[in-house]
Amino acid sequence: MGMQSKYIWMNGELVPFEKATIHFLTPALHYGVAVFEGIRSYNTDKGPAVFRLKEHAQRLIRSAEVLGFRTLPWTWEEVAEAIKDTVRINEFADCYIRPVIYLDGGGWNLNIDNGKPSLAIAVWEWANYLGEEALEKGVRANISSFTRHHPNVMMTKAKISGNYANSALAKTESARLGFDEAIMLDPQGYVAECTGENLFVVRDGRIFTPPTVTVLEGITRDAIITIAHDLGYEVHERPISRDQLYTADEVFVCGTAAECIALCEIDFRRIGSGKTGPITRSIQRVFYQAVRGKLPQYESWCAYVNPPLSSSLDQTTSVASLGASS
Ligand code: PPE
Repeated sequence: MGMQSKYIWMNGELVPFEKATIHFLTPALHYGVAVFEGIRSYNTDKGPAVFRLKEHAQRLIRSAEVLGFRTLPWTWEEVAEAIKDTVRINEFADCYIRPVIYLDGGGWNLNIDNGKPSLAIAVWEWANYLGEEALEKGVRANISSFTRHHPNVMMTKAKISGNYANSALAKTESARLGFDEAIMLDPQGYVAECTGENLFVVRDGRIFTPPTVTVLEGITRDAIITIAHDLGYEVHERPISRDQLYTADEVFVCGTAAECIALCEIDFRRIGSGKTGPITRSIQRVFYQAVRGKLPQYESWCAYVNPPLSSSLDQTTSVASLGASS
């Protein structure tokens, strides 16, 4: 995966890619005291559109507050504008967007109040997070030997960088065992989420997903629940056990990076037909059109990066008419 881009936004400046570096003595690197977002921008008929920009920008700010930052120099609206600027200037058709608020300039002794927050935003091309054939064939998963965080140990509603050491342990183990993704159980032993995705189970035509107490309140999860309802499916949030995964008709996962992908095998047990199932397929079809602004009922989820054509036409008209009257 190439991560090269033209510019990275750093504390209000667009810095050329090679120059976007930070000092070794940045506490965020030592203690994981940073928060991040994962967002996608998709090419649409009206140019690049950031999917659910408002929700992502708001979650970034909330994550920073959960981590303990008390005064932040940016509002979510300013973060959203900075994200659009970064997408626009880098000119990718589709890209993944990674804003990070990190503890900088002091902050040693493990006290966040001794440092200050910095914000940086990078974009890069990140297709096929779970592999090239994932959308067609689904992927293979294992139940991790590592437990997901207890919500009083790490704050699972916040995308705190340090939380992701837990995901890295699980994902690396999973890959070394020959799987594509790991499913993590919560401290009580119920299904929580994958290392970077929320999880859904389909059984007898109904859809189930774990409640949000121990997992990230995924923005894709929210979009999938809306789409599933609109397609006429019942969606229930309730605890799910490991063997309820084994006996499901379909299991699928979703997240910004992974998008919406079926799990065709879990712990060497085939799930349903062993291929992407019909309900997963119907949700995928709508989801992948919605993110590209092709469905009017979900267009409010798309934040277009370029000004609308009509407003630039208005400007041209007014400039022209000014010229004519002078
Ligand atoms: N759970 C976890 C633990 C998680 O990291 C993500 C996103 C989700 C659920 C889905 O959330 P949402 O993107 O709002 O639908 N994981 C991000 C990071 C992945 C990475 O490898 O880095 C992502 O998908 O951007």
